[in-house]
Amino acid sequence: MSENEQLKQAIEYAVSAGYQLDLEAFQFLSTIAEKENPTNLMEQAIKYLRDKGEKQVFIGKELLEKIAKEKVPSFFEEQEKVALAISETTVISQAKKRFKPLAREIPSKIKVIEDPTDKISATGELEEYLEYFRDRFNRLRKILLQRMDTRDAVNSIRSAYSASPNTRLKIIGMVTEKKETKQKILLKIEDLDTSITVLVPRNASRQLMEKARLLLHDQVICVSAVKLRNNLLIAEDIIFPDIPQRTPKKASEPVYAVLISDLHVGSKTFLREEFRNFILWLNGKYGNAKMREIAGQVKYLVVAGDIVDGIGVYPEQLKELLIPDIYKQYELASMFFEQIPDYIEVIVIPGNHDASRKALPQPALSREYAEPLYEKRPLKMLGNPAVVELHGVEFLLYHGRSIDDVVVSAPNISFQQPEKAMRLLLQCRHLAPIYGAKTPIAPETKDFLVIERIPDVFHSGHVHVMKYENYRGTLLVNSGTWQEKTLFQEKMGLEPTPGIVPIVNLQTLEVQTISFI
Ligand code: D5M
Ligand code: FE
Ligand code: ZN
Repeated sequence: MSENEQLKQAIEYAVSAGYQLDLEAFQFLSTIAEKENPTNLMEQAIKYLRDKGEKQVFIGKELLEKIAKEKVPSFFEEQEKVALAISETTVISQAKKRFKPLAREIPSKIKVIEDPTDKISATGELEEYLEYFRDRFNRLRKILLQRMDTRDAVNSIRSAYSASPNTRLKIIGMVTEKKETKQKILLKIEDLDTSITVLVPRNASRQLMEKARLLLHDQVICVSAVKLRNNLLIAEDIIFPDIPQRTPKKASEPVYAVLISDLHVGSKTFLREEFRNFILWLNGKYGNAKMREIAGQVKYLVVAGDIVDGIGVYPEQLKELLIPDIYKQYELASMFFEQIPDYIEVIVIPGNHDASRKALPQPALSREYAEPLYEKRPLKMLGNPAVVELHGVEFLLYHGRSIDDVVVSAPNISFQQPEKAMRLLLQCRHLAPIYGAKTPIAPETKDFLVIERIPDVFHSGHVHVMKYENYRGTLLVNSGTWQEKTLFQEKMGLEPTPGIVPIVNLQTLEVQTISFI
């Protein structure tokens, strides 16, 4: 039965029992209809009146509200929380006096370098998958060939077939099989034409053995090997595309970028008080003098996805939702976002819980569902992944779904070490190297997930653990979460680190953190 039919039924029930509803009561019934069957509510209201011996024939909003409050407290909790977010508005606007943010005087410098939003075209035809894989392989091959130590790689696996036995050669291929048996590892690598078997022998160096053990499916590598008589290669080294040691670009002015992700607004476990304090801090209204000084230099706020908890993202999610309506989730999120000082540039990409398609690359948040966010305050909405330059510093923004797959595959990386997974992605020069695991990938003609450009800052989220490290000059940051541990994470043994915010000084790329917990 639709909500309208349910409403009609409730009213018919009241009328047949000899009661009438005023307009306010009717409006209340329709707002609560998605949470509670209005006929049930009406039955209880009438029972209440009869039990008390009341003679009234009008049923007003107050009575329905009273009954509903006992029946569906979560509806009221939601309303109260929205109200709390709004009342904060007044606090902020009244208290802006003494805070003189330096960042207000510095114009923002923002340049979008890559954004998949308007370039998405995949329909899911078989031919598209083939083309996608060709593009993935060719791009990664090209990146590999930029290294000094791979320049002498042979053109193709087929040309290795004709090399005479005992020749040393380097071959580029995608890892399609990996089998470990009795201390040796057998790999199958493929290019666009054919495949070959590579043996990492028992007597290989520990270093090589370890590298081979950590190889991910579908990763593109260069193998340095000796060819045996029967088209078998004995590996001597494995070369990842990787990134070279380099000096990152830095800003010439004293500005900071604050990195956050995984708010999960709408979930019962969204830490709204803590997030509100964070917003207050941005406004110079929270924390000690030092914290306020930092706040005054914040020019950019980057949000790496999972703004809301969404609906139907995982089984039985409803039980964990405070607001089971995605539009309303964005509405509440927008109440927080509109409190961010206007001189701060806010950059937003979607995550797997947001209103965007689920397969990577994801276009920017859907205007239809996330409308309140688009309306309240200017935000730079980009797709996932995206590359953007902030004050001359190049950021690779990626929500981080594939970190789950990397953690499951790589024996030496845990959920508590997202920075290690991010390092491995950079070494593979691909944001989702494993194909066909949990991360859905759309067969676009261009592989947007290849890490073509070396970022100065690589920002991800998703695993809800705040960690950062410097890898060969690139700053890797996983920005944690604003959601408390969920039941699922409890079962998985995942320990989130909510409410801790990494702040990047764009002049030095140094990170400091502030905890709002
Ligand atoms: O994911 C947050 C983290 O929790 C991420 O590491 C995946 C894990 N997670 C959460 N829910 C699930 C389910 N249902 N299956 C598998 N893994 C899960 P986020 O996308 O932010 O909820
Ligand atoms: Fe998340
Ligand atoms: Zn996520």
